[in-house]
Amino acid sequence: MSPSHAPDGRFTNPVIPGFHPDPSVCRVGDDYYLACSSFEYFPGVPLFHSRDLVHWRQIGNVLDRPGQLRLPIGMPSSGGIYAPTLRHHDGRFWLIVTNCSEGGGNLIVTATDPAGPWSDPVWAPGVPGIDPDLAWDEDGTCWCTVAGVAQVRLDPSTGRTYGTPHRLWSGAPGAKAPEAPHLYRIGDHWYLLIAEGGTERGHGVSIARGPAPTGPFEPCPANPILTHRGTDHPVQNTGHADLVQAPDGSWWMVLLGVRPGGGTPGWHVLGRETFLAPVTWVDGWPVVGEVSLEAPAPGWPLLPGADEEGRDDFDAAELRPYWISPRDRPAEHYGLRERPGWLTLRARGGSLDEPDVVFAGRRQQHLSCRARTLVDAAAGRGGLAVRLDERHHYEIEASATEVRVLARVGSLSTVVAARPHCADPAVVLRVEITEPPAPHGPRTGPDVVSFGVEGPDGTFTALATLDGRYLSTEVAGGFTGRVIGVYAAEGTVHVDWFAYEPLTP
Ligand code: 6LW
Repeated sequence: MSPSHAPDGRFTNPVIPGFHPDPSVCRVGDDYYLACSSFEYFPGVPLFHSRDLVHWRQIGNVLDRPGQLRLPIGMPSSGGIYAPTLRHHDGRFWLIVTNCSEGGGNLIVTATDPAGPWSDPVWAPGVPGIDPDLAWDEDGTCWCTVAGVAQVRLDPSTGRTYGTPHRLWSGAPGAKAPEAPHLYRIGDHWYLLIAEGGTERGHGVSIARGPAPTGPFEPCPANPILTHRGTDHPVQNTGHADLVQAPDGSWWMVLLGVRPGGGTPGWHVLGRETFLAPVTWVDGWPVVGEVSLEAPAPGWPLLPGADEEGRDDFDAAELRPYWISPRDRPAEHYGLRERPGWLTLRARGGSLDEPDVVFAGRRQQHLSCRARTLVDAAAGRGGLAVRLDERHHYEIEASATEVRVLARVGSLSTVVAARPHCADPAVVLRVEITEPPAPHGPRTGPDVVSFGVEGPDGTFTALATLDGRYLSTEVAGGFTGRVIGVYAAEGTVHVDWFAYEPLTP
């Protein structure tokens, strides 16, 4: 389900739609690899592969075993895994990332095959902050640079740091949140790329250069080299970038951005997504081309989109890499064996209001889409949910006796609709997310979310239609985006299949 089919000579952004923030990219030969943040979800750090920078396919998750990713019981959303840096050095892939939750810190994992397995983590307690970057200088010394912006010498194979962290450069005077540093040797200079202004509408990208990885750094006179702050551009919050050079010598930037919808102030519901922009060099400084929803394609043939299947029949031995769950996914709560061809969800005492709910979902990647699932809740209660976090979610759920639609917004929870269950306890639940009906005004929301059931002949009966703004980052806060999936709130719920279908690009 690649987003990037556009007329010849152009590609569509975002190149990785949906909640895929803080992209970090590297190239090895003709292959590009990209990693993103994952926060409270397990498995963590989705990893993508591309041959053309435009079409990306998820090949795994870097932190896919409990030994690599431990998130505390009851941890609220938007804790956990923040902002990785992915690099290839000395024949190996290196990934450094912060686990922001209690008992966490900065960790380093390595792999020879980026599809995995990745190593157990090496912890680096001396790294003084979040958003860690790894860069090696000519003599093999490794520098770790973090938000702030500060730097320390690091042995990435042991996690040991040497010397006292020193300040490098903090972007524009007075600008908030200098973060997301990445350090590169390009030509005669060392370049320090950072984000500043915060990850909201003020976000931007700035750069400085110096003679050595340790500086001193001179800011680019054209800073910020990228920002959409104060514009009416459809892509907002542009920042947190990484640079990569293609085999033909051209340069590219991956970055995060959002697509706010509706009237004022604009609500983004898919989280922060990964965009691609061309980069040229003028007087030794990078100049970022337009970050547009449709942009001129790179000068090489684009490969056909690796269409991902939108439907899962749960026939495989393991869940596909796009399935994510809050905190962890133990086999006793997420079973693929007890009823072959079905995903069996066993509740652990919590509804969707709990951070540790038994929920398996995929990111909503399209502004309009439909998700359908066949659930058998004869021995429990559960169904199909659109989850922003544990305090912001809408769902349609079945039990042995009833189908109902529920909404939780902040501290308000309500049953929106209910109807008795008809004979068969296995029922097809459906959610459809579409543009709000016209006319649009300053108070129009970003989308509408309709829930209902399908009859045996496929006819759809809507039970409730809700304003989507309450499942947006502007309402809920935090760093994530919508995830659509199946859950068990009580007892055991069996899921025969789950189908996700885009209704717009
Ligand atoms: C991340 C920071 C940021 O640590 O958001 O947009 C934070 N940039 O660099 C969480 O993703």
